[in-house]
Amino acid sequence: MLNIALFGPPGSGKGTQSKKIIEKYNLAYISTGDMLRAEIAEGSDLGKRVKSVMDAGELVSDELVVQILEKKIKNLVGANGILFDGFPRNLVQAYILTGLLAKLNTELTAMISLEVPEEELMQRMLKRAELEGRSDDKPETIKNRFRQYESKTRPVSGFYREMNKCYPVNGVGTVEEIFQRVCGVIDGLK
Ligand code: B4P
Repeated sequence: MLNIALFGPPGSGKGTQSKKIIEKYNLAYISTGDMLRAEIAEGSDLGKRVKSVMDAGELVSDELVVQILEKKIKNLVGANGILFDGFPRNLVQAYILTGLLAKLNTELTAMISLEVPEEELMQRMLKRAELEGRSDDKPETIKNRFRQYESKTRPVSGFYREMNKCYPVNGVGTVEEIFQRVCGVIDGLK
């Protein structure tokens, strides 16, 4: 299986690039952000709790993310591979991912890290706020998401770097230019 984790700070284009990658390489797709937003859209008690955490720019609890993820991953036996978008987001989740993939008799092939400077990220998300009105795209919330990223998420790249599985990619440019860089990495893995 070709199992890839797409990694990067908030607004780095993980969701944007994921759509193109899964189509080209025929991968199953797991976006924890989309799964959490779907839970909110259902309006359940769980969804309400998730919304308050996301609106504050914090990370949702590992327990909850894993609960949602496990349901989905069970159905992926026999897939060509899996693209993880926005997961793992801390070291605990990185260990959990190792365990989940081991249950499928597989492992993570590569972590691709989109590298984008903070000023550009802020601009992209403020633009998205205008276009889509996502409730976690307010300036104060975005700043907290950056803080969470630096303290909890960035260490995940070191974890995979030590395993020689971390591939940084310049995430500045047109969507197509970045996609070509990502494809260059994936094609080099085969
Ligand atoms: P996510 O849904 O993962 O979203 P994101 O990090 O904000 O954005 P992404 O990198 O996907 O950017 P996008 O392509 O949309 O997370 C949201 C929240 O969910 C988190 O804050 C957290 O609370 C929670 N969460 C998710 N997973 C979790 C987990 N595992 N554990 C705990 N909590 C979790 O791009 C951003 C914008 O830039 C878009 O408007 C896009 O059009 C634009 N853009 C993309 N590429 C561009 C380019 N090349 N040039 C210019 N603009 C570009």
